[in-house]
Amino acid sequence: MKLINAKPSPFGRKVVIALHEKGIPFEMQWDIPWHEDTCVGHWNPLQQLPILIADDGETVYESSYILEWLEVRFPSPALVPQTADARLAMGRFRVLAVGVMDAIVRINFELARPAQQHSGKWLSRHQRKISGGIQEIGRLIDGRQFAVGDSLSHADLEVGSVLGHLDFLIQEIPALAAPLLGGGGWRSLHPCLSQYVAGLEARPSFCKATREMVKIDFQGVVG
Ligand SMILES: N[C@@H](CCC(=O)N[C@@H](CS)C(=O)NCC(=O)O)C(=O)O
Repeated sequence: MKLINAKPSPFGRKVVIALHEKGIPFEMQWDIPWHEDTCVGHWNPLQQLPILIADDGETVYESSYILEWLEVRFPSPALVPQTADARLAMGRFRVLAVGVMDAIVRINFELARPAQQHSGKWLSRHQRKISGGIQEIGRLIDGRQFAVGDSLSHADLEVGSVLGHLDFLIQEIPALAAPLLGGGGWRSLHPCLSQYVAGLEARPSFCKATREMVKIDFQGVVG
């Protein structure tokens, strides 16, 4: 099994965490999908990472779908709850986390344009999505250790990867903190979230899923 991934990718990180949680051995191949020499077009018509290549050659892409695929092919230990209601609850966390991540990406690209082209309205629209999504995630988690039920599920991987990515971005690019969240930081958005994320980040699977910033020419992508 091979995972084609980008070093700072929050999308790749949730797949790496799932692979570690399930004890699936894999080889990592690093790529930068924004650069000319990327290999993504060869494996994924949507030209994005992460991409998982199974031992029989099957190619799987889109991080949330890769999680589903892993669950079907490697059901134990389960990262999806048993009951339909719990699976629906898990899906709601995925919707919120993916929506927040989408808003982060849109802000990132808006800021990659020349400063005189930045749209304040566009930035604040997406700040509202980030804050609203995180507040709702916090309200739904409501102080519990796991997002759904009493064990780790895809919901925690989805939420953990987006909140962990905010920490990572702010640590690596402190100037992004205010544009992303309008000040205050995500921990101020709900009192339970900080402890919840600390619990996830202490797991061996999260610790092993390290990230590293690489130099990416975003201006070259949108220019
Ligand atoms: N919805 C996709 C998003 C993946 C994504 O945006 N990956 C970035 C790398 S972190 C990428 O490959 N971007 C290149 C592009 O969108 O053209 C997923 O969850 O896998």
